[in-house]
Amino acid sequence: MDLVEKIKKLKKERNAIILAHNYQLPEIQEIADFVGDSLELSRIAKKAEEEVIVFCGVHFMAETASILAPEKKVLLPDMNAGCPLANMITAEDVKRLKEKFPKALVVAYINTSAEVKAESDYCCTSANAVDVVEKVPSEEVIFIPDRNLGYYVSKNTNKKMYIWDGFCPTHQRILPQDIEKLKKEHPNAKVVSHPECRKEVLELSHKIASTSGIIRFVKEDDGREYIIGTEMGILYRLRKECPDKLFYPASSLAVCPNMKKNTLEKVLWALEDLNPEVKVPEPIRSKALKAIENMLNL
Ligand code: CIZ
Repeated sequence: MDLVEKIKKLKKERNAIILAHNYQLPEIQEIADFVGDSLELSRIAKKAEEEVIVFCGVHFMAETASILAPEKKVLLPDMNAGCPLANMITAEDVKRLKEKFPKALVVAYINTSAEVKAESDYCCTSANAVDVVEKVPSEEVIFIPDRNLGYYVSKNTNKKMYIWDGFCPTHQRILPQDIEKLKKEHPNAKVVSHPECRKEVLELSHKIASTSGIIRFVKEDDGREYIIGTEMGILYRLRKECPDKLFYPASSLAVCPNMKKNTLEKVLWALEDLNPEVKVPEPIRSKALKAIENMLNL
């Protein structure tokens, strides 16, 4: 039996569902029951009837699923699949920020650890960050941890923002020169970028959106060619779902090594051993859940 068949068989026996982030390897996206962004997948995890969730993404994403669905067993095929951006801020840092800016509410991007979410007032995603900052009931906002998403939000709100200086090393590797070069080579292509990109890249973009927002935009847009400013994994889904359109990655360096740590072998082993498991302990889970619910209630 080949690896894929073994995974499918064991998935049934274990009563498991496989969820894959838009940046996962093509073969992982192919075996997944659902492919999407972290919040979409966490919501599916919560609603799913299966008892076991194999979350093919990075650590904070599996944590988010565990926060929303504590009764389920959430497996992360490679426990070392971390997120450098999420690791750029700690709960202690957030406590210090709150002391320094007592009038501000804390808005934490979903790319944060459960401990950091637990110290925050609201969560946000790249899809709703502007909306969340606009709607939180304070004129001052501590925005963590991504400076580029923070910059993008600050351009779309009049609120006073204190922005943490974190960044995604993968998106940081996409340079404005890459975009300029591709625009010359493909003058009809639209530049579609993720808000974790440098501000100079965002300023050259026709559309700025989350991963699922990028997919939606491209599907609905009447153009044919796109320069894609985000992690390369998304190109697999774009090419599969829009076979008559052309996609050019903004940079061949935009590959997240952590996202690629999940492999078919590791998915199989996770199902065999029901391990490695990600479980968020109380009271951190309940506090982090509050920040996520505050976002959903806005
Ligand atoms: O929430 C996610 O999945 C992330 C980190 C990015 C996105 O835009 O989908």
